[in-house]
Amino acid sequence: MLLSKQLIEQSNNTLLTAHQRKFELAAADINNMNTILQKLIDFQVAIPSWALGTGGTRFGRFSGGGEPGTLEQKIEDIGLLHALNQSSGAISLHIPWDIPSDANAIKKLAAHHHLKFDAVNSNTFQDQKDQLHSYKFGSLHHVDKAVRRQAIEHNIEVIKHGVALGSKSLTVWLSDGSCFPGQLNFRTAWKNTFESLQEIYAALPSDWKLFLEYKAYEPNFYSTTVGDWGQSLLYTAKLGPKAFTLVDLGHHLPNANIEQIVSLLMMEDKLAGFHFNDSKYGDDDLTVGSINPYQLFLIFNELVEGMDAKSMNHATDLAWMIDASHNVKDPLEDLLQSIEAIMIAYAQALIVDTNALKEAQSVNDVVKAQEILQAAFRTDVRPLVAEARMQSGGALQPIQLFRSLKVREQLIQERGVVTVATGL
Ligand code: AFD
Ligand code: MN
Ligand code: MN
Repeated sequence: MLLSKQLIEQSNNTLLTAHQRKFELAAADINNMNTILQKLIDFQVAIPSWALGTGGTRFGRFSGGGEPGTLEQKIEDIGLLHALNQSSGAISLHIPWDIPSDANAIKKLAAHHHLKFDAVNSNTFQDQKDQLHSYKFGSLHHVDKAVRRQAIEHNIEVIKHGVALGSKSLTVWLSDGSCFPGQLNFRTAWKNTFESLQEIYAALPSDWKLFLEYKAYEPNFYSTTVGDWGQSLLYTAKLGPKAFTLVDLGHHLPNANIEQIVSLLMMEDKLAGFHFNDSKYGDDDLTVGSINPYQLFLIFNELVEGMDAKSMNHATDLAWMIDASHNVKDPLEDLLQSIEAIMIAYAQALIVDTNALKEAQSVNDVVKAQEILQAAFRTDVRPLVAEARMQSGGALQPIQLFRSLKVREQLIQERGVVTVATGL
């Protein structure tokens, strides 16, 4: 289904007076409002093709109905999100869950919904039907060269799919690791992985990037071969200038200082971008900003400061993507909440008084520094985010409109109650 501009405008009109009141109040304290609004309008967050169905755990999965069963329907769902918030203008494909049978037709369909193709993701953490060698004991780090070869070929295949769609980057996340002490020789595993990555890197088109995502544990519980940002950086630094480290917020050990990691990766020109989500304990893949919005703000604060220091384009120089799962919510509503949380944190970071902060830092005024950051974090920037959304043709209240238009009910009618989207 398509959401018409007219429906969105109609809904906005009924909310306009209340919105304008709130926006004017918020705008009174902000100097460079137009620049901030333009940055919010430009900022786009890619939606992964595996996040459109109801997620599950290893204990079970409770489908919500009307899930997209095909890649075409997934694109349609992201089109709906983008129509509502004008901030979800890209899709990140997972291969082989979402291999396009006709790349040109898929490209056309995406363009029809104003969507671009973000990074393509390889999968060597599961065995596929008819696969010759098993990844039970890893892929790029495997002790058997034939398994490594198969995993390398798969990644090269993924690049080819990406080229056909106009993607410009490959994200590699490996589950390679070990569950028990003694299972692996760490150095051999590292070297095997590095050599495999070198072959994949060599297959990248000249204008492509390779993103190497790290994760502390799970599915392996003793060691992970790309287990943290240091290990990822070691690989990407040795690989070359087209290799970058990707930060997934849920992939750290508890209480890691992610904002510091981000700052240093950017300093070294090695930050690929993000998989946004939130977590309480581990790789929980919860809605962005649902558990620790202050941390998200602090990350964005480092991002804005670091990108400005390098005159980077906020919207295009790093890769922004959601990587969340939705066990108990409607996936589309959950994604709308995640995007909103990202835009709020970004807007708050944009209003930080950077000059005053620098000044406070230079004289070790710790209290002042904290006051400055928290003043931005405690500002209600929702009217700014809503204004940017409306100016770019989106809805003032996306979730409210999604519900009042009964979008999910319509999708269930079109697709049925018992539908299962590919993904985890
Ligand atoms: C994993 C990683 C990675 C991967 C995805 C698969 O975050 O991004 O592609 O989940 O569902 O946890
Ligand atoms: Mn991820
Ligand atoms: Mn994850």
